[in-house]
Amino acid sequence: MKKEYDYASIFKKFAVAGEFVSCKRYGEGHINDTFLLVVRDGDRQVRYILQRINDRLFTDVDKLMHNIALVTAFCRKSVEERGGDPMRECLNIVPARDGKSFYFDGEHYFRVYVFIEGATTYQTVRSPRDFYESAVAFGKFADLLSDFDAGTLYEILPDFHNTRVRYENFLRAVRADVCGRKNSVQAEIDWVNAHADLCGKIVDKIASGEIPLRVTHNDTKLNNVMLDDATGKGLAVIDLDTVMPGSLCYDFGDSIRFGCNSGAEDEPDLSKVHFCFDLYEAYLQGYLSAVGGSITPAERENLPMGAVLMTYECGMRFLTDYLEGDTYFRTTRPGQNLDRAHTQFRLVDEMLAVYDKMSEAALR
Ligand code: ADP
Ligand code: GN1
Ligand code: MG
Repeated sequence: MKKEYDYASIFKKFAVAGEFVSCKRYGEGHINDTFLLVVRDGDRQVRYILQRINDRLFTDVDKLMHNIALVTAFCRKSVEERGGDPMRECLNIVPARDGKSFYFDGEHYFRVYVFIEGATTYQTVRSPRDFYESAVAFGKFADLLSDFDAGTLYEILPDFHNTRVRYENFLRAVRADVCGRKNSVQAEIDWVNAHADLCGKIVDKIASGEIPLRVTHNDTKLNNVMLDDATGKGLAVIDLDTVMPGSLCYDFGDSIRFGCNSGAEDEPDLSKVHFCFDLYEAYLQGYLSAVGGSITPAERENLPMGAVLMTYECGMRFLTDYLEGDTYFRTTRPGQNLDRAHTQFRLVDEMLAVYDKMSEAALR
């Protein structure tokens, strides 16, 4: 997806005032093509986020944007009620000139968001305090969505965190071996199979009703939350493509997966990759302080399993993508998805080694 687009004419399709200045690739998301769009409006320069939506994954962009429009409107209203600034504390869609929430040029789908100024998304945790603040932001987001009517949303990516289904997809990729990479990753395949009993740990509890399904974010990694540069506080939760029914344990767990890694998600040197228990504790405190009273005892008890499962599942997804020829997650170098899988497997091993301690902290 390295293709360049005719940004100057695409931006004219949106209700953006001013003249085109520049448009450059931006951020480190793995899914959409994200650009920083700069526009001159009088003597001011105004920044926007322009995204080419990944339509291989999001095959029904109308439904995707329907969900995002509802969630952002709900978020805006509740931020206003709390006396906050809805232009900075929520994602805001800039509509296309025809009134739609996206523009289709006959081949690709584009959308524009107001750029949230004076705030930063981080790729790694700089300090426990930052991580605590990101937990507060995601916890608040969960609390906010607890009043949201799940029935109004489409399940945009069915079985997104159904670990059993992810495992079946993985086994299918191993069998198909379309790139002939299977033999070189037999040890990794064996590791995934040896841990397959993890797959049912949460989905089965959701199926039995022991853990409730709620409207959740489903992609709560650190670079999907913005921290305010001035105050250091969690400001806005972004990347709402996957907001749909899910589990609180998954939202909690995905943050732990990404943020409690002492190295980068794609670190090739595994000696740099460790599970940071102190960061886990910081996140736990921040999340529990913000998520509100609706968290059930079963959810709380399963927060650590959410962390193990999200990490196991994500590692399996990276390995699946490696076997399938790196077609899902954006890669910038060969072997990157395999490196990503290795970091996740290392983290799972380390989490399982301190699982009792993780549980004890969650119930404290
Ligand atoms: P992806 O789905 O590919 O992860 P994101 O929606 O997360 O795409 O956007 C990628 C990156 O762009 C984010 O991590 C963040 O750094 C930046 N970004 C996205 N939306 C905004 C926004 N409204 N304001 C400022 N930065 C943003
Ligand atoms: C993707 O979009 P982004 O980069 O925030 C992926 C997540 C993975 C994550 C791994 C829609 O997240 O599920 O956990 O990469 N998003 C989608 O870093 O598949
Ligand atoms: Mg993202």
